[in-house]
Amino acid sequence: MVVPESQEKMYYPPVELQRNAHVPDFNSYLVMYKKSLENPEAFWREVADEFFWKKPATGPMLQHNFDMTKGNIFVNCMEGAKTNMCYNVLDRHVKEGKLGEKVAYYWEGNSPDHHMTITYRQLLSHVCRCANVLKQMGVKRGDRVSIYLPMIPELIVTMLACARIGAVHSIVVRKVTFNHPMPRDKGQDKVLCVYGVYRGEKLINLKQISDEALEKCREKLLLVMGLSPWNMNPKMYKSCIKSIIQDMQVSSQRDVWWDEVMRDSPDECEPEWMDAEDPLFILYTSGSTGKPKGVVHTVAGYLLYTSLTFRYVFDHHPDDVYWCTADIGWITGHSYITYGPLANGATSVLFEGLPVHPHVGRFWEIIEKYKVTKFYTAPTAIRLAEHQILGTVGEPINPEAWRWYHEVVGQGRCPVVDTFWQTETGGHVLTPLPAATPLKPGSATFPFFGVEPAILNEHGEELEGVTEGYLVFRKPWPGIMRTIYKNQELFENTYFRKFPGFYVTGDGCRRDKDGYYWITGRIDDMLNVSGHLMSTAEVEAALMLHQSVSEAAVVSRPHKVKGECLYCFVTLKDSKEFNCKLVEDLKRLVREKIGPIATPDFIQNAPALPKTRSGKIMRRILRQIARNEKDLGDLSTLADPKVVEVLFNQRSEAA
Ligand code: 6R9
Repeated sequence: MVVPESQEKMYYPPVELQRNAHVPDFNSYLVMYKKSLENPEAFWREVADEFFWKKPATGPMLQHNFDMTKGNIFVNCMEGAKTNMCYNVLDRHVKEGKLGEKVAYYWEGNSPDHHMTITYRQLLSHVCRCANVLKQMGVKRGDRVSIYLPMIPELIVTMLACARIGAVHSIVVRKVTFNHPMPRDKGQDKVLCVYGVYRGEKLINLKQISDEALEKCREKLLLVMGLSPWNMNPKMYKSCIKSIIQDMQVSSQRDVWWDEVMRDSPDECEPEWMDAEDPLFILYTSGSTGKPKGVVHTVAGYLLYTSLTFRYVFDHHPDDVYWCTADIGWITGHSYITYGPLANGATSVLFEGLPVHPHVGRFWEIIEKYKVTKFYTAPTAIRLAEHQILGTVGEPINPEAWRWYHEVVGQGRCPVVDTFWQTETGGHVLTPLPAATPLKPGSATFPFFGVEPAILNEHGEELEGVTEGYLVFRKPWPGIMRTIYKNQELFENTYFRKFPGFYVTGDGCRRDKDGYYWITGRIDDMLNVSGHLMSTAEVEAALMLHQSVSEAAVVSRPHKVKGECLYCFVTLKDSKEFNCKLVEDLKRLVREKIGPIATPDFIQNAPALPKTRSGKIMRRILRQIARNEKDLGDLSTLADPKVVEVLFNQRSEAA
């Protein structure tokens, strides 16, 4: 991959940060990394020692088989140990750590007027009540509970309540319809939901959506949660209730009201002592390349891994205020809003709303309000911010966004940790450590402790030194997925069949002369022009160097002579015009940066790109738009299906 020159500049960790950091310099990272690979037993046992184990492990910290030719694929962490996730992330802090009065979450509602503070003690009390409610409703250890809630404290409460009683939570990303893609077994799922929520100005009737689903899978129990008045202003609340209640059917046998049952529920609940390898949750992958798969994570390994990555990757200290803007319905929210931060006794911001509501400076306003010291967000949000700065110069709201951009990004005071990982990996696997790793923009740098990457070619041969190929991992770490829900065969075929002995990420990767790893995009999205393989990331990065382009996505399309050619979608910054000159400029830019072979044949204006709810571009859909194929298959994880139609309509304008 040809890296634009400016990207090769190294950014060194600020000295002030190094003074007090968990991993204060690159040499310390190397020493710890070496230990984690050479003696994983000692390394992970030390991590496990700070948690509570009802029964100690009888087996080793990690056992595995990654080679299908030698038997079933498995990972086993701390065999024989008994523990409880909820106890470790709440009771342990309140009872042993004296963190009862510490703030666990600053909740900030959709409207800036709605906010509340939840301490560890309060959270524990709510979780115990909810756990008792669930038990009352018949939820037992091992049952699956689907949760369909917005980013409100009840979401975290219900997750942890499930963990407390040993039920397996499955959080439904709110755009996913209920009958799909989840395999639903009669009598297995219990459903929890809220019956209405505001996103920005838009009211979403979740109750109705789940009713429809419940019709399709009878015998489910539904706990309806009222829109709590603290969730919105009284006027909004009234009109919302009115519009929903009109046609809502409340079933007395099935629907239970949160406020009522929680009020009477006792706030003590003995945790269920789970086996280390019992499932903690199921989460469906975002489906950017294929059908969503139900990834299964287990109790002990996930606890160790999310807690350790959170501490080191964000260099967590007790007085930090940390904010991850992800949705909890995405793995990032599970690992780095709920479990990782709580395992460390951290204080986090939990934000219900949208970055642009009621105005574009909302993110930076919240950062100011809570004095956020660690901020974790997605490139889409960063691009959006940059876009706002450049596109709305002079508007009154912009100084906040500007200040953030200038101080945080501009002055280089705050290291940017580019964390590469997947739903399947449970936590960060390639990542810088903020005080230790010199940064190169666009590179996820080096492996986290216990993680051993390799780059293979198509034939499964390992490539050394400067190279590019398939990113795989040689060994498990505690937080790796254990299986796909009810489909071990799909699990083995998807991640282990191609290269026996390795976990295959499905991502392409380059290693540069300094040993830095650069993710080049999903292998399925690779571009093949006249026999030359190119990654989507390199062509997109070249397009985004143009000052008019805020976002770009590139796919291949069949071509009579070349076999395949490049079809580019570009989203322009506000006020920039799509015209022939721009198209020529962009073609020239790509040719200059990468080479004549990469010259795009088509460039289409894309007012927006099809994305998953976590902000990933769904190139699979763009490929079909480029080819004018109307049968788009599974669109269930798409954030905004309207985008697809717009892009089809604008096809003819592609130059
Ligand atoms: C956490 C999460 C996983 C896929 C992954 C890769 C892409 C994630 C990245 C990255 C480049 C990074 N990805 N982090 N690509 N740099 N820092 O995103 O999980 O939703 O399962 O997606 O996202 O392609 O394979 P998930």
